[in-house]
Amino acid sequence: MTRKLTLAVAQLGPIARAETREQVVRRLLAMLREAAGRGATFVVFPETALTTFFPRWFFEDQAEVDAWFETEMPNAATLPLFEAAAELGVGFNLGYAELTTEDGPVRHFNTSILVDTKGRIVGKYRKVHLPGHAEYEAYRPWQHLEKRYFEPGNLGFPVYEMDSAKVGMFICNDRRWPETWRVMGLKGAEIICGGFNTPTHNPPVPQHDHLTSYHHLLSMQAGSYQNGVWGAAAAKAGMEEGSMLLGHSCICAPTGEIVALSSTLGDEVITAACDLDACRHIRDEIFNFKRHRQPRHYGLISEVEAEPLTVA
Ligand code: CDT
Repeated sequence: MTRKLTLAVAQLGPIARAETREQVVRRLLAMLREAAGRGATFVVFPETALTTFFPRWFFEDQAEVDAWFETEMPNAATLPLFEAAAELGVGFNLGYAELTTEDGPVRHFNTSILVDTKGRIVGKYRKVHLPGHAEYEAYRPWQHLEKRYFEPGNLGFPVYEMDSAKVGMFICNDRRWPETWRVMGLKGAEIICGGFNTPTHNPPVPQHDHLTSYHHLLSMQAGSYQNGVWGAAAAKAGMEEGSMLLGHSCICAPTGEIVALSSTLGDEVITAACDLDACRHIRDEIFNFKRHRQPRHYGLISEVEAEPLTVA
């Protein structure tokens, strides 16, 4: 008896700075409906999917920063997505900038949620690995100020049971870190998914620009294989406000094979029929954590400030 699920990744083309949440949600809705029409029951949307990728600009006025954030979810602009999820029986993963006062002071996170096939929020993740910088850097053609506008996530890497699949989330830069995948792999995840905004030019290391897609796919394929999970990544792609963003949204099998790959830089839905039990072929054998892991040798990985290694 197999557990099959049609998984969709809904890539967004560029979002203009002036585009409203309502306009973007209409694009997301069209893709949710297209995915449902292809039999999908779960759709992965990009990181900060409701607005343009605003950390490319330096803002000094906090009110201007806060305008990019959502203070509640769902809200008036996003409610139609939740209603459509329930109507169509399609869950989704959505990234957005979150402003919260739940613990008292105002806090800002780069967040994603899991919404089930009944349109209910069943999980939340806040981005742990924030790339970029915190101060204006004049040499860059655009900024990458995630370290200025967000604080690192405080929820760890949770895995949720959703519509009988075990689902965990990453957000963009997280997908490059093996620890992201392994923590969720250890928790039994079967799908690890998330969105990304990856500029194809990285000003501090321009000599790697031609490897942007390679490094993205390498991370997705390795993470999926080494943890025996289905990996799914949704791009915000194309020329957005002068910054070219990588496409190549993908779905990877637990074997590490790419089973679906986007071929445009616009709004595009890709799908794959995923057998959740295929995770076991990897997890019962080559990466059987119980039988083969040797955690007593891995301590350095979780030390707070690992020193540069010296050769013994
Ligand atoms: N959004 C995001 O995390 N983007 C980063 C860009 C890294 S270069 C500053 C990424 O890892 O794709």
